[in-house]
Order: sequence, then C-alpha cells, then structure tokens
Amino acid sequence: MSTQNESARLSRRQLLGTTAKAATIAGAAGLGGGAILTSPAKAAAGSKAEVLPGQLDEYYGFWSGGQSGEVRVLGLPSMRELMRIPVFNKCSATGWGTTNESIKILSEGLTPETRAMLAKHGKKTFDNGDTHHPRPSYTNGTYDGRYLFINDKANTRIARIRLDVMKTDKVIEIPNAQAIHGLRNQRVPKTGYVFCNGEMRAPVPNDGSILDDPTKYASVFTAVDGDTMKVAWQVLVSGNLDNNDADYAGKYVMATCYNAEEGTTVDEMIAWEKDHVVVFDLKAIETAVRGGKAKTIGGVPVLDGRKGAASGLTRYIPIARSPHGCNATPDGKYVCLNGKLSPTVTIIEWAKLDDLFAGRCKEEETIVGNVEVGLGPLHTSYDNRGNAYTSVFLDSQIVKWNIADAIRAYKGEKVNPIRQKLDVHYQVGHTNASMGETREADGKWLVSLCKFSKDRFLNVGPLKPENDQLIDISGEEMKLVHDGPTFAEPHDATIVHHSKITPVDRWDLAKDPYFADIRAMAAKDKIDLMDGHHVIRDGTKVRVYMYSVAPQFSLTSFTVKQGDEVTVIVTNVDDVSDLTHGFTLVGHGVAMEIPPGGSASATFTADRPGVWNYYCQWFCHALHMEMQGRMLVEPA
Ligand code: CUK
Ligand code: CUA
Repeated sequence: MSTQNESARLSRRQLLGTTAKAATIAGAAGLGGGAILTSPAKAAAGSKAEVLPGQLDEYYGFWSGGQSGEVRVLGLPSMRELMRIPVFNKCSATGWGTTNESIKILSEGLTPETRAMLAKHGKKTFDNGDTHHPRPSYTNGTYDGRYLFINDKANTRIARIRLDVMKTDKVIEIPNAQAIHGLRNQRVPKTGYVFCNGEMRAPVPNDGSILDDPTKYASVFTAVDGDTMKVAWQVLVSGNLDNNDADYAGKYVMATCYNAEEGTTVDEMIAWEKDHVVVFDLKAIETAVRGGKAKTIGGVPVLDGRKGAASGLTRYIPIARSPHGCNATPDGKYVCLNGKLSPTVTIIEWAKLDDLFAGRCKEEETIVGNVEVGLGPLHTSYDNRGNAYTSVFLDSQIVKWNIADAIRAYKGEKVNPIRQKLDVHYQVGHTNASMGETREADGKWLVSLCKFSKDRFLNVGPLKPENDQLIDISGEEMKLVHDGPTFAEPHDATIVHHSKITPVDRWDLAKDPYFADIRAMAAKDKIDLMDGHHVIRDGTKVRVYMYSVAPQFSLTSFTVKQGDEVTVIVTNVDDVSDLTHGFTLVGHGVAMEIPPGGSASATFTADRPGVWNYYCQWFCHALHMEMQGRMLVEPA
C-alpha cells in the first residue's frame, strides 16, 4: 500500500519540479482548491446499480483486456463479466489461435516480412497483444452494432470484432508504423475510417539503413478502411502520437502528441514546456492521395505531414507538454485534450479548424478553454447536460466540470466550472460515460478504470487486481456505487446501450464467411458437413470429418499413420441455443469450441504412435463425460 503512495508522491514531486504553474495548482488541489470535495457515497440498498438474479443489464460494456490481448464484455450497471473475446491472445477454451479458422485470421493480415520471420520459428502469428481502445463502429454519429475495433500496441496490429457473433473476424498488421496506440473511428457519415496512432518513432522504411539517428525517425498516422480492413493511407507525423478522436462532421481528426523534442530518453522527451496536438484534414489528405502525391512504402500510400513539410494536410497546435486523452464532446462542437503533466484540460473548437486551415486564424486561436482540474488529467467523458468528467491520475479523482462555464472562464468571466471532485480507488486511467462517445450521450453511468486497487480487495499476492469502479452520474452529484476487480489491464471501455446491438444465437454454417474454408474443403471432398463421418486420405494428409450431437461425436474412433498431417473438422448439428460442444485431443495441444450451428477445424501432426483419446470439453449433457472417442496412430 505504501509503495503506491510513495510512487504517487514521487511523481507529484517530479511534477512540482517541472513547472511553477503545476506547483500552484498542486497546492490548490491539496487544499481542495475551492472545489466541492465529496467522499464516496455507499450504494443504498435497492440502488439503480443493482441487477437482480435473472434480470438483464441495460448496457453492454466493451472492455479492453490490456496486455492479456483480449476484449471482455461486461453488463452494466451490474458490472458482471458476460464474455471474453479472444483477439491477439491464444485461448485455451475456444481454441482461438489453435483452430485453422482463427490462425488464418491471425496470420493473413500480417506483412510478408513478419510472416517470413515467424515462419522461421515455426509460427504463423504472434501469441501476445496489448489492447487499449475498444471502439464500436458508427453510422451518423452513433453506434450501429456492426463492429468493434481494437488496437494491439505490442505488435502494431488492429482487429475487428463482429458484434453479431462477438468474434474477431479480421486482424491486420499496420506497415511502417510501430506500436498502434490511440484508435478511434470515423463517426460521420459512418465508419468508414478507423484512425490508428502509431505511437513510437522509427525510420520509414525501417530497413536497417538508418539506425541511431532519431532525427530521421517518424511516427505514423494510419487510416484503415473499416469495411475492407485495408490501409487507406498513412501520414508521417512529428512527435509521438498518443490518443486521437474524430469530429462529428467527417472533416477532421485530432491526435495528442508527446515528445515534440523527438528525444529518446525521458529527460529529452519532457525538455520543452510545450508539445502539440496534430490535426488531420481528411479532404486534403484524400485529395493528395488521389492526386498521386503519396509515396508507396510497405505497399501503402504514405504522405509527409511532418512539421517541416508544410503539406497543408496537417496543422500542429502547441499545448502544454505531454497531453494524453483526446475526447470529442457529444454535441459535436469541441474536443478536450487532457494535460497529464499539466493539471489542465484544453478545449479546442472544431469549427475554428476551418479558419486555421484557411489561414484565417493562428493555432492558439482555436483554443477556447483551459480548465484546471487537478494533478494528472488523463481522459474525459461526457453526459448529455453539458458536463465533462475528467479522470485525474495523481489525485485519484473523477472531476466533474461544466463545458460552457469553462469556456466563459477562459474569456475572463468569474465562474468556477468545477462541479465536484469524487475520490476513486486508486490512480484512475480511462473514464467513460454511457453512450458518451456518441450524439446519444445519456448521462447515466460512468466507469472509472483504476490502475491500482491496493486495499480494496482480499490480498491475492504481489500482483493485485485493478479496480473498475461504477459511478452513478444521473443526478447533480456523482455517486460511487460499485468496485469491480479486473485482471490486466483494462485501459479503456466503451458503454453501449443494449438496443444498439443484436447478437445471434447460432451460426449459419451454410452462409457465414467465417466457415468459407471449411465449406470449400468439404465441397472438394464431397462431404455433407451435417451428416455422417468420413476419413479422407490424400497422401500423408488425412481429413477427418465428424459431427457432434449431445452426447456423442459421429465418429468414435479413427485410424491414421504416424507422421500423417491430420485435419479434424467437427460440426455441431445440435440446433439448440447455448449448446456448445468442444473437441480436445489429449496430448496434442488441440482444443476447440464447436458452436451451435457452426463448425471448427484444427490441423496437427500425428507423431506419437498409440491410442489418443479425444473428448468434448464443454459440459453439454448428463453424458458429457462419455462424449469421447479414440485416435489410433499406427507406428511408422
Ligand atoms: S491510454 Cu491507458 S490510461 Cu493507452 Cu488510452 Cu490513457
Ligand atoms: Cu458435448 Cu460436452
């Protein structure tokens, strides 16, 4: 417990050392700064957050799983975990990363260079990922229930999850960039583009011809077409791209950048008082790409939007050093930049960017507010009543403030925009309000994703859970109503009203693109996937088809030769919702989910002579234990 206090204090001291202004604010914050400080309210019995057994939640919460590489689905307000969606990780339950279908999704979007490197080590994809920003697709400024996109900072990928089946259907590696961090979607007219911030700087192209010369590095901003999952274009940027957001007009995207100094050590990165946000003009970029102004690097069109390039594609607006979160307001008018090392949130008006690009105003004149919230502001979310909620890391608080008042105060009026400061536990990263990233922000719930839980839960050893807290924001005063321990590390969450998403109960094997390869294989082998069982030999390749119906596999034994490459295809013909089977082959690292109405396949080498049992690992029937069979491997 003391360790985190120490680290918070240390960072605070470091901050105090950096600017005199921060010191003043720190003093004010320590004394309450004249703001209303409230202690966390206890959830009253029968509170709105209570969802009784058998009752359904009102919202889906899409949680990133951080360095677990996955996405989690929670119900809100209960905060019950409903599902985990494997994305960049390997999943022992569903066979994600083991089945042929998932391996294809995980490998086909990698660059040829990455595929070649992995192949040398007998691998088809990476096993790890680092997810931060789960973002649903939009139509006309609100969620349309089609997709959820998520970044992988660890291996520079993004993935798309289909919300009808809640499974990943595309993964691509972004060429030229390194470490995709900020990710947000085009809101208008639709998604459209998925905007991906390549955070870390490196040479472009990164072929070894430039090494220890950081002045020649760039960070790379990428627009991916969310429908085709192909890179539409890239823009080289000065500084390190952090977070981003799109406007509600389809014209601009903005990204926070740290390290305007373009150094490589912490000291070098925070040497200057100011960093910048970079604004991308979508029309200008599209025109430049169409006009052949882009260079093809790594197979995609790349434009130079760095400071010195005077490209007309980007503009750099100086703001206090190391800004972090970038959050557009749901009324479509403003975007808030969260200071991190500065105790302030800066407000920029989207409409002023027209003037900026037309040369009618200076960079600084696009700023319409700068509100002091406390030490370490990271992210801001919104209700539908003109209020903003900023997570403040070092002070461990959610700070509610009024946007209109903040703009008035910036003009010199004597108003205090701060409405309330609520303690959270502890060191909050992202905060997110229900529907707060859409035109339909509803101001009901807010989550506070705390990086530390310290003393809030039973001790589970040196690695503690994080603490995702739920806050009722429907009234005048914020009320903390729930503590939710979570595993590494939900950076961010998006809260979507359940009416926006309509998942199906079973797959459509005959039509779903997810099974295209299985259908093609069966067609070639003249097999009806729904019927019978077949062992097809093709040289040393053997394809074993069977179906599952509780409590049995249609094939209870099959024989292969040692050294055969065996593909097992299992189809679930149980036409019952919630009746999932599985196929696990003992001693071969093969396990897969066989979903209702669907099929799955896995390929392995039968290298061990003898009897190898397989079984259904999903409890499906009173005779589930008996749902098994044998693979007989004849010695070579
Ligand atoms: S970042 Cu983690 S707390 Cu990756 Cu969205 Cu701010
Ligand atoms: Cu089928 Cu258990």
